[in-house]
Amino acid sequence: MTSAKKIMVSGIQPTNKLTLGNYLGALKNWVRLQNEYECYFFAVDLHAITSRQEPKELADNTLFALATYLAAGINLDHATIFAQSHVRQHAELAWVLNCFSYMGELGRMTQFKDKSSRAGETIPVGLFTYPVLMAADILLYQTDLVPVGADQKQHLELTRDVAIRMNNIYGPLFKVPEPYIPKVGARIMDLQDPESKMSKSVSSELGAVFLSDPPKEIEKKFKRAVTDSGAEVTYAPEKPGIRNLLDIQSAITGRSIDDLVKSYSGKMYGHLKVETATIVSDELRPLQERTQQYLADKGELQRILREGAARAATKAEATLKAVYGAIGFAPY
Ligand code: ATP
Ligand code: LTN
Repeated sequence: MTSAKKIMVSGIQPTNKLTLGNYLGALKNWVRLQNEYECYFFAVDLHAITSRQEPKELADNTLFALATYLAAGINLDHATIFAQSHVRQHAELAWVLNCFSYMGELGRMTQFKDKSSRAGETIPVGLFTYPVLMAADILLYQTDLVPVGADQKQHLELTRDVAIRMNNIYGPLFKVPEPYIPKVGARIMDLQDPESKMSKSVSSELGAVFLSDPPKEIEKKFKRAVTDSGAEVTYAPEKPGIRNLLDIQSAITGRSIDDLVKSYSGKMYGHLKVETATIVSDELRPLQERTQQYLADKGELQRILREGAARAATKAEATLKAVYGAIGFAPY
């Protein structure tokens, strides 16, 4: 790893229910872009506790998420992978950034508005300041590029605003990062409700494809995918269900939407559903096998995590120290 390379940072919440959306919106692009960057990828366990976690499962889910990164092709020659909670600087910088973020701007975050409208009075404060912790995750590493799904665009804008604000006050403390949002696959939709984002916390079990789903399950979910009552396969605004299937195929195969639409001319929706299921199964099968191989050696995974955290902490500490100094904390 040379420091001359640009820096790429991203994270996913640790869960054993990673979705096809997480994969196509984020993980697959990490793998695609990693060679050109010095990369820091982590399981955001500090973010995960903004909703109640089963303590017995959280650590396992962190290992599972990291095994999935490796199985997807993350290469330790380019990337440092770790658990967010192991690198204390994330929480420390988040506190500082909290003092430079505004209630107004955080109140406008749509993810917060969505989640808080569901939770009501008992909404944890951490859900409100969630984007500030995300900003800390990114700014600690002097990051150039952050590959994420479309739902994170607003959080990236906030990250940039806070970085610019602090740079204006104290001089250049942070690199101002750019988001990388893929052209196709940035917003994979729920198969049962194609107007909503595919998410791990869906109401209907059939709506989300999980990376651990066996082929039969994948086939069932795609066959029952909600589409409109038409017949012709086109990429049109009034056909969100069909568009979603075409997006999924395009994000996996790299074929253009136009090309795919042409290949379905004269064919029924059923063809599109079955073929999408096959393409997804073929993509996920090797990923599942490799994830299990990595999980079979937990000791090795723990070692990778420990090493990753140590390397990340060194990089993060340089930024944190500069920030503490600029603010005027007594030197340590
Ligand atoms: P969820 O809605 O499932 O709780 P999330 O977006 O809150 O997920 P993560 O699981 O941490 O949180 O998401 C990690 C990454 O996956 C982010 O970059 C996010 O943009 C991306 N992502 C999540 N869902 C989708 C989706 N349906 N389509 C494309 N990208 C997605
Ligand atoms: N908030 C993101 C996950 C996340 C992240 C990050 C992504 C936390 N910290 C830093 C990129 C960079 C989400 O998808 N819910």
